[in-house]
Amino acid sequence: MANDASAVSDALPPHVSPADPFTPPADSALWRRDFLLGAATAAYQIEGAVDEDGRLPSIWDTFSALPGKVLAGDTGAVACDHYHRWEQDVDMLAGLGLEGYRLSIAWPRVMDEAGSPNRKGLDFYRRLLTRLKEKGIATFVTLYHWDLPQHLEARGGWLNRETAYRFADYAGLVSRELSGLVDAWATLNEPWCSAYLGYGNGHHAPGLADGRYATQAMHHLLLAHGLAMPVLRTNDPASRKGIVANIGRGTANSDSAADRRAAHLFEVQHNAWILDPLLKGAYPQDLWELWPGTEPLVLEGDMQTIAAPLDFLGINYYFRTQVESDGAHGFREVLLEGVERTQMGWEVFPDGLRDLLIGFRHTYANLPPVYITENGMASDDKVIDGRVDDTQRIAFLKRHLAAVDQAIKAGVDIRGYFLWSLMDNFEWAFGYERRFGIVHVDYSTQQRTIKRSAELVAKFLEERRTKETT
Ligand code: IFM
Repeated sequence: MANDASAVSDALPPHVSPADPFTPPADSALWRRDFLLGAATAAYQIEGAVDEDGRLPSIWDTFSALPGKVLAGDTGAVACDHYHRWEQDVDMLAGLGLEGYRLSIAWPRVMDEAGSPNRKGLDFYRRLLTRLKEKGIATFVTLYHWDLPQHLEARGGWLNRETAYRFADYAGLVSRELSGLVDAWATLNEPWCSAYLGYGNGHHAPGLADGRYATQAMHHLLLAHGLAMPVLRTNDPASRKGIVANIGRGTANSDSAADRRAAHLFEVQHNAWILDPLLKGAYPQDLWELWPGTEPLVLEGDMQTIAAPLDFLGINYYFRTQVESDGAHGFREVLLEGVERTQMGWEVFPDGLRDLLIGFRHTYANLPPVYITENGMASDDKVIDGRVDDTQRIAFLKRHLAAVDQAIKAGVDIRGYFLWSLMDNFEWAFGYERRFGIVHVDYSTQQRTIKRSAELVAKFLEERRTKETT
């Protein structure tokens, strides 16, 4: 039997116990009914239908069509076909008892080049959000999860300050149209990835590679966020507003001052680059030591705009990186051997999440309530006899949720956790090979299969609901 623990134990690495139940211990904060447990996705990764109903091309349509940019030449053209299967997908979410759903809106689907609304695109999101609300599922909507309209990229994309103002217009349109259907708006998802991977090393769309581009793109992204915040507040006063940042744990390879400095710089580059402007109103000076001569052009008033108060901060966490000094003013990665890794090659390191969260509480006096807006792992999951036994993911989730609980007990105000991802999807430069879902997707048939991890999460949520009513 596929789910028989003894049948799989030989195949497992020693740190993964098949007997490990997912259910958190009785004293875990996760039992609190007001701790939201949900799942997340993003438009380009699941929707498909890239040229339907007036959707315009995005930078990811362009980038993924270029040879060699995405593994196996995959694109988001069809993805999980969610645009056509959204009703079934919402039923699946509800069937699992998930309490929150984090999705993103595709800018090129809802606004034309002149800035006018695309009614068909807006109607899609209105129907989706209305159904989620009917099912009692909290709606967390991200406005920008990397799919910049291509026509804006043609005018310089995030290197052009004007894009920040266009983003505020887009935020205005969508929040006017969908006001009342959204519990929490996030302006941007992971500006680090948009700026660094998109403009700094070229691994993501639009594929440019220049350190000065990365810092200027980041500045315009953060400015876009800051300009959008008051617009969202005016149009949809009852909802919460925030931003989502991916964070990275960097640990020193030795106790030497140089290696400890390297680990510090790693975290400056991954975390403080974004969080300092948002929460302190200034870029970290150490960044310019790491990347000399890359200071962006900042106009008067920009930093105040960027540091507008947040109702929440979304945190996405996946792994840690061991680093050492590069002998100059930077760091380089040291690949640790004998540690548990995921299909992405990322190290499984739950303590990193706990330590970063506790660290932020001390660094930022004004740290707003936190949602873990993404956490999860990729594994090469297969459907066997109609079932998917994703044992490594079950242990991963359990351990990361325990880390969240520890951070809560240490005083961090964490309100919820979204699994990445609801279903397998288009994993950017890695295409469809890497499977992050708690639901398996067969891309040849679009068949969804609930993985064992999802069953256990559902079981826990059911237990939590029963407990409350008894
Ligand atoms: O799939 C991505 C997501 O779009 C953004 N955060 C990280 C995930 C896994 O790489």
